[in-house]
Amino acid sequence: LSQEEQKRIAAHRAVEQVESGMVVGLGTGSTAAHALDRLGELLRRGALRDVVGIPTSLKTAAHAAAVGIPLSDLDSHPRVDLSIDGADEVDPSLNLVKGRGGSLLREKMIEAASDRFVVIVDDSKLVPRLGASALAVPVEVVPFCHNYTLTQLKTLLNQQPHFSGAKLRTAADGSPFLTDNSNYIIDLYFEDGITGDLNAISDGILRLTGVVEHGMFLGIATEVIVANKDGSVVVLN
Ligand code: DER
Repeated sequence: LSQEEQKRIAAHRAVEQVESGMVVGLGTGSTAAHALDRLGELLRRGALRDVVGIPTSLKTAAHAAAVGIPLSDLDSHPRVDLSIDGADEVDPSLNLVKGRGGSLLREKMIEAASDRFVVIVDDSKLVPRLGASALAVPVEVVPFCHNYTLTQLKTLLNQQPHFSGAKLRTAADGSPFLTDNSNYIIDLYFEDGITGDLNAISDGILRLTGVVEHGMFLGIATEVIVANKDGSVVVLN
């Protein structure tokens, strides 16, 4: 199966958990997009009714509206029954790296407010340790003096044996990438993954004043649905 077909299989399996009347957190990214399409189809067919979607990004809000999913927000629905979203990495304890699409703040707010958070991935996302994919662990920071915050992050993480650098995320035109919340993102890089205590590292990052939130989702996922290349599905929880 192609990676895209694997994503679709995982997404459709997760949408089976949506019941009529639910408030559903709608994830961001290419895997979550399949869940939006499937949810919209079931609503249009009348197989599901009275579902309210809480989007984790402006992009997801636009996609959900286009497929006919009614939308609201956490202010109106502070309790979310079920959130469905992808991830960039999943470790054996179901800790996640998310946010390579830049939506980590709204994702974490909504998914932490959910009774159940179901993660949907193809098997390429499984890692032995967070950061092991050598792709970024994103940190959302305020634009004000972001270079100062970058230096603070480097000083904090230089104590990590595998830390290999931090970089301001830029858009195609070289300007700083802007999140939906008009903040910047600093991407952290680790060779071979983070070996220290994830919660201690998380606390250290969040204590830096210029930091808004980071993309390590520790102990938030309820279940991870993994679609394999042979079409089989494994549910981790
Ligand atoms: O940016 C995000 O948090 C996305 O959910 C990401 O983690 C997964 O994106 P993908 O489904 O396109 O790989």
